[in-house]
Amino acid sequence: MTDVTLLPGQILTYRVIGGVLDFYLFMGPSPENVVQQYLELIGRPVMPPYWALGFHLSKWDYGNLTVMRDVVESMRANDMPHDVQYADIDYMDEQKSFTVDPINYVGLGEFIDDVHAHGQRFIIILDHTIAKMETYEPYTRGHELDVFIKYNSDTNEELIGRMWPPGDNVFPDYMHESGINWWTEQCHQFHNTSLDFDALWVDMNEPSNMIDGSVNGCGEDRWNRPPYLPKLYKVFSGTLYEETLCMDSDHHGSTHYNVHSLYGHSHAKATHRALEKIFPDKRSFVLTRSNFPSTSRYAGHWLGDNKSQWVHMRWSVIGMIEFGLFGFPFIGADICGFIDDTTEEMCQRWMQLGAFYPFARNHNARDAIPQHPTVFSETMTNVSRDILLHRYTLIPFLYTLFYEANTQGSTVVRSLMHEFPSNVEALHVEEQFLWGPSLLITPVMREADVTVRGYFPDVRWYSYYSGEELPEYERGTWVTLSAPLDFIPVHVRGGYILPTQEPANTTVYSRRNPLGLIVALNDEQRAAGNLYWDDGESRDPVDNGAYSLLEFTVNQRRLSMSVIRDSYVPPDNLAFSLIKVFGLDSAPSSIEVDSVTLSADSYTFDADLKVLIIEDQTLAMLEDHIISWNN
Ligand code: MIG
Repeated sequence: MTDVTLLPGQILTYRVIGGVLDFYLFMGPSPENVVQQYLELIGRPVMPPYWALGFHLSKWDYGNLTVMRDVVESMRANDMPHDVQYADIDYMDEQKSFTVDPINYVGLGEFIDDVHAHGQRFIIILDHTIAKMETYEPYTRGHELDVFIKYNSDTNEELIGRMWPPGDNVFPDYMHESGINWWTEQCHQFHNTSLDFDALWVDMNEPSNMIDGSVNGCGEDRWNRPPYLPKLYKVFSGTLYEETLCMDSDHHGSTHYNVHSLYGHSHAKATHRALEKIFPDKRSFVLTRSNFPSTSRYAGHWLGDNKSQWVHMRWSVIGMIEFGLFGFPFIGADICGFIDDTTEEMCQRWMQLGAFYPFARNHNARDAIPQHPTVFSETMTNVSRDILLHRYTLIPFLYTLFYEANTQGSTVVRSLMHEFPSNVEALHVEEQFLWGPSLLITPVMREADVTVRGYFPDVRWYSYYSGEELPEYERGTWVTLSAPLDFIPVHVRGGYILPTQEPANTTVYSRRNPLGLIVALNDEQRAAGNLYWDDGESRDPVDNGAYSLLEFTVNQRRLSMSVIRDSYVPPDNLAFSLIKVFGLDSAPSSIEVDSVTLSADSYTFDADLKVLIIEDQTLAMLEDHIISWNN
């Protein structure tokens, strides 16, 4: 039991009642280096499949398949980007994992086929516990294999708690080989016989229990009643086992007290293993509620049960940045809020913000009003579609950041402080965030606001949308930006090149579209960037070398697009079509693409904005190209 307190003045206090503490110091020097060094120790994050970077939609208790289908069809009818649909515990027969409600969700299997036929994916939830029922195969099989946690090491009696479904539940030991094998077998069997899901969402694995300890309470021993309780526990019931297992309960070979915090980690890891068995060649993904350092080797995470409140929107930015530091780049909060009713305005602002969560899922609680982006006004639908299409335009860039996270332990979402560590003002910024080093998002997170204040470190910044540069006198200051309800300010940092792609309503289709580049020049008229590309879903593309890598640099009025590696050849003759250059210091007299002079009608230069746009090119993705603009 350890209580760790952070005090002002750079003091950390540890209160411990035993055990061994190992300290690792990561020397940086930059915050980004610290994260990379930390992840070198605990393991780097898994590469999500490309489709998982699309938009996800979920609700607890659609009630029945007809309602779920209507929602999906309304998304389609409104041309809304939508890669992934979820089923929460209401698809189950009385909330039992590995079952399907035979009345309300009859036909779910066929519906999943229809989802697949539209290039979309389907994710189902599974809980961590198993109903103790003699007629329920997951229980009888698990009992036969001896996979459930016992009351203590002296008895052979399975600990009984309460969870979904309401009633007696037992807790699998996901740390033990037999538990992992049983879980893999159950998931595999369910996939083969019932639902053709694409990935798994595992819930409640803190582990949560709806009563304290067990149906029989917990013994008065040193595990359940340690001599010191951290402050947080004193605030609640004063017991360590509040809404979880008895601390003296017995996993195979360890006491719950010692492994409590690893339960969600082991559940996520076992689920990852199950998905490897189900999809030996394909990347899938695990979404887990509980986690521990290094769980992101196996899973992504959402920030848990938030509320439909403006303040929770603001907290989500902080939560997302923090999880980046913990090595969880695949992170997001429930868009529009989970508990309670949202308003249209809040949901619209949240869709704008959520379009920039690495994990972008609108998820909603049982009793809350519907909040999928097509349920409100036409304006709300249009604004949501528009910003999601911008997200899809940028997924090649986001995917490249995930490649860097996977191979170098880099962060995907960063704070300004992280990127500009010596800038004292940046320490105070908690309502803006960056994608990588270069895309700055300044969301509106207050009701009725149509402007937003953002801090802009002293480098060049351009509107992502128009390429208009932030005026020089505003560099290094707090700026009040215009942000009417249909607009979220997004800026590109000078010195960087972002790969883009024409969007579509699913990533299956967007991946076939022409590519583009946003070239944002810095004060020296230079910029650099890269693009990682693979087939989007085969396993271990980096280990297997099945990927391609491109590098882009601008120097001396020349953009070089160089192929560093071409081991993955995309099927659709992918080519770059649209090149935008922001911040050109003077009008180009002529432009050459691969030594051929462009005709004047294939490009435009806006002298006020200083933006050059070259369109309708077919620059093969896996060939080198040079574009130059002459004075
Ligand atoms: O007792 O599965 O955090 O996302 O919708 C609640 C129902 C259990 C908690 C999860 C939430 C999910 C809900 N679950």
